[in-house]
Amino acid sequence: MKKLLSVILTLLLVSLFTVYASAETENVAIGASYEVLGILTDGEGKVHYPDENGDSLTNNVFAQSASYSELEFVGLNITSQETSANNGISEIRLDLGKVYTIVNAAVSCSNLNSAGISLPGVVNVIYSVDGESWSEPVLAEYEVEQPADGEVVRAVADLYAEARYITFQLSHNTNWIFVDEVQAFAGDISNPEKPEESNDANTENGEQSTQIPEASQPLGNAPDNAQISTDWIYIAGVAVSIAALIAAIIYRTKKK
Ligand SMILES: [Ca+2]
Repeated sequence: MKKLLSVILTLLLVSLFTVYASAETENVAIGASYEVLGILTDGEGKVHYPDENGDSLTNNVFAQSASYSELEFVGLNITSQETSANNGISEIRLDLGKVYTIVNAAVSCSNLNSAGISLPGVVNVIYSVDGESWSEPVLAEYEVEQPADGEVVRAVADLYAEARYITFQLSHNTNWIFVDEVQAFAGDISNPEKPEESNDANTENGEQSTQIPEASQPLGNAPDNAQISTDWIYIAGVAVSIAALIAAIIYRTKKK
């Protein structure tokens, strides 16, 4: 009987680990290459708020504050040549290096209106497997509904799709947008909480909304992971395992 119980316990532990592992997501954008449209170079050739080492946006390091003096931030300006030529939309074009199953993608921005730095009015995300055929835009939602001045806030887009290339399209509320990180979380997309309509980008009739989209969930500043809508799987796994364990103990007690 002891052998049977130990086998049951082992199986429970293995199944529990498997369930939890499948619920995890991993930021596969860390160290990925990217292009930025919107860095401002003035008439004298000076680059304002540059991407010093060309890796600030995927180095998995977040700014310590919303201040423009933070080196982690890359400044995007609506008057830059690239953004002007792109209908006022600044872009971050991420190349993950290979195709992943992406659950969601996020961009982290400074909200410092007192210094003329605003969150993007709209964050749309488009993605592609081959870099040629692209998805419809998916609207990202801010994690904080009404962020305070001085907060760093993420906008997250649920993708649930295969992608190697992910482009963040940022419309400007004011001249400056400051970004410190972009993320792309790979994982299991069999999650039943997948929304039926996730591409409700509010760009109908070519009009860009200046409203901050309704927040999905207020999680605070720049978290280092985004296990969004996946913890329930783990909870269900724990509940099933505990029930099975109790059943095994009852069975053993009755046999005695
Ligand atoms: Ca960074």
